Amino acid sequence: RPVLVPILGDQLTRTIASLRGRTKDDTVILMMEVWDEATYVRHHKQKIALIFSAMRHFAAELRDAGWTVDYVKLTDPDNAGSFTGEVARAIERHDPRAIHVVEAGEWRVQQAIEEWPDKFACEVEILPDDRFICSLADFRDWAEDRDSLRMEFFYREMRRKTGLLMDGDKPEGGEWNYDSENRKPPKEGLEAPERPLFKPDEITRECIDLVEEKFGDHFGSLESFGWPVTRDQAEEAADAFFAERIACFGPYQDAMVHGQDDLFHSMLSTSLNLGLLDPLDLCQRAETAYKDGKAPLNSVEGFIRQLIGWREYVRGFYWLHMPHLQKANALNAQRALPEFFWTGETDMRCLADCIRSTRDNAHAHHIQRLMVLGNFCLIAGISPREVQDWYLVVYADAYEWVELPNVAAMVLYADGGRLASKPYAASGNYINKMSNYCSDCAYSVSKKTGDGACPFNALYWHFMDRHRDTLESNHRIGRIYSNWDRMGEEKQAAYLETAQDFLETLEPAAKGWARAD
Ligand code: FAD
Ligand code: DLZ
Ligand code: SF4
Repeated sequence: RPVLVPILGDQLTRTIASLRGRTKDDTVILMMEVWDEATYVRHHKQKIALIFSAMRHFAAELRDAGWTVDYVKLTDPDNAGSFTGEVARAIERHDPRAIHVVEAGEWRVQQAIEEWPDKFACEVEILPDDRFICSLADFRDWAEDRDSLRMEFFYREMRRKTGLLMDGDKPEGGEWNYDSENRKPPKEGLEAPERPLFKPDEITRECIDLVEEKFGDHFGSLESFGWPVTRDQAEEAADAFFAERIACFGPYQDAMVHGQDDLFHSMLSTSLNLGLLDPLDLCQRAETAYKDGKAPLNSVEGFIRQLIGWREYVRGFYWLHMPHLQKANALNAQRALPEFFWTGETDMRCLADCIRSTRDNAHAHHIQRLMVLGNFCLIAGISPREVQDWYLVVYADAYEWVELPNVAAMVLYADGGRLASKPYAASGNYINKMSNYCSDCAYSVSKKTGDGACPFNALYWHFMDRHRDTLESNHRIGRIYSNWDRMGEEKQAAYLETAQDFLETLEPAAKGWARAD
């Protein structure tokens, strides 16, 4: 009797723990396209096509390498529609002596897997996902007894653990973090080399057709689909990043340019999250680029911090705070998500451009997600549940373990400040400094109140004013209130009225965009 090894859609790694040490003649690998996963939120069309195509390519590679793969397609007439239902059917087909599965990335799926030992007659072994650098147990130990968790201290531990950019027990160059060198506004005409786009092959085209047929009314466009769907393609995308873009990654990390969607970002998150690339390997390659004099320390340190710092940290944070993180709403934000988040129809040029990129590419880069889209949701007081659903739907790299901490905790401060030391609230001034959006916007960024004033300006003060009780004591933001107080009542009233008038124009999104009714 074989061992059944279910491999989930984001576990496409040849060295995954459940396959390591197994022999090909007594293992059946099970891969399942299931309706529940494709619809628990109504994912962007590119996200579903990407996952199905990457799964099908991975199954083909495993078969070529001599493994037995039982692949259940979405259109299989007997498809049970869920992981648990499909594992039950596979047990009937293969009569396994045991099931070996790697823990799920998402809490929702892990809950289901944890029921398998009671549900199924054979032995079920659930293995830790050791594709991350910090195990969940180690993260818990680190987080224990700390009231507030700060990424920076966690990151230093990860530097010591991996030895990346270490000079003995000191950080390379003398500093742990070179972010102060990484805030360059875009200069006129800033252009980045284009990233490789991978033309859909026959397998991908089949997946695209399937998505059009079954999920044609989901958000997003499939036209520009060019994501890497295999490990080889993902490596090619990484090669291009290390050869052409990493040197400028740091300085322009926070820059935004209208119509230039990728700039110097790596665009590797979809491949990393599917398991096609290894985060430690990418960090080592970045370190080599620095040592070979091909990229400056601030760029390489910045890139490594995103991976061994933020990426690992938000995963640990997620598992520490689930399931209550899903419901957190420390600022009691209740407003509905505006319809323009789905249509892109707004005169705010910054938001329109970020939403366009999101719709066309299933991607927006970090500062667009944080300081344009996220900042707007924060200061406009949009309900965390609605914002979380939106981010989970629209990005091809979105899995709840990484999306939720970023949205609920980093962007919306819904966790009350466990993750971020202050809310990332900003007025139009910040967006103007870091982008070229404002010069051609219907609103005036320099106008603070009244008709035609940039909505971010008044919303910023509306936010600060309505949360004064919570934020005034925060040492990183509290002193801003002296500016507010100095303005005097008339100016304050003008800000609050402008914000209120704007908020009343927001049309709530129709139901059904994110989740089926
Ligand atoms: P780069 O800028 O090249 O960064 C390199 C890598 O670092 C990324 O590929 C990613 O793996 C990692 N990284 C960078 N920032 C973060 C972060 N804050 N958290 C975790 N990993 C990080 N990333 C996702 O992978 N999935 C998500 O669903 C997701 N949702 C986000 C929601 C919000 C509100 C915000 C502010 C950020 C979110 N991020 C998410 C993080 C980040 O925006 C994306 O990882 C990044 O834009 C992916 O593009 P890239 O590969 O070019 O990243
Ligand atoms: C996101 C997704 C989608 C759309 N479809 C599938 C699928 O049909 N089969 C599958 O194995 N995985 C899919 N995924 C990714 C899973 O949701 C992901 O593996 C879980 O989030 C893991 O917790
Ligand atoms: Fe965005 Fe305001 Fe600038 Fe317009 S003026 S692009 S709304 S920040």
